[in-house]
Amino acid sequence: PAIRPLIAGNWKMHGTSASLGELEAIGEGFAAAAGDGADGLICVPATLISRASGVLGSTPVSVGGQDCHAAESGAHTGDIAAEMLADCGASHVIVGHSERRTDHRESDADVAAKAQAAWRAGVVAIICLGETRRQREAGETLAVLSRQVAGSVPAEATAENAVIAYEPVWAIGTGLTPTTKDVAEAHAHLRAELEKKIGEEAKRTRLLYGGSVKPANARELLSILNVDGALIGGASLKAADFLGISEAT
Ligand code: G2H
Repeated sequence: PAIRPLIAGNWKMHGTSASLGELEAIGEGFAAAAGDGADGLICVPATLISRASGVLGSTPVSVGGQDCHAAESGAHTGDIAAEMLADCGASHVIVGHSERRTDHRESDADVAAKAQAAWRAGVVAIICLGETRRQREAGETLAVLSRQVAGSVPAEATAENAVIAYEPVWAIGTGLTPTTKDVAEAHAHLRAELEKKIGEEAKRTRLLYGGSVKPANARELLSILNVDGALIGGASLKAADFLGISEAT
């Protein structure tokens, strides 16, 4: 059977109580836009998780966080445990987004530890990976993806507890998207590498594409083989755009 797509938003460091109306519109419009053939998720800043859960609780759209610490508790000022995200109503958490890998120097091992932390808390880990522009230009894309799957995806990953998001770093927030052929090649490679790591589970695990997904390119991106949904940054902030993308499933 086909994999049920996941349309996931990543609000990054955007959103206050003033954004709850937009969230409500996303929740209310999702079923109409995507039908019942896709799952919806918005990963909001940690400060909004509780209220987002209240707003989206009665809708088909789930709430997620954007990062977690590997530990359950401790002397880690400013950090947030996966258990805390779950306690506020988050069912998912993004780990290893390229902005975390760059801004906070997170390694593949850090990302794997965060995925394990998510599972300890009963939260689905959205594990992000992708090559930089320099790596792509050097012809290293597939080797980088192999290394990132080996290092960032724990062997305990299953189709239920993990989602993999391929985000070419050079396509993030830039308006640039890889060609259909490039996305198809990367996703087929990811599926094969994942299978080496977790076996048959890899066939059912959702592989999202992320990087400048918009209503105008969503249909093409989502129709690519092995693309089982999207991780959407900028275009998830406006209900009209997020729902426009959801319509493409
Ligand atoms: C990639 C993506 C969401 P955007 O970071 O994770 O952002 O859609 O703004 O490129």
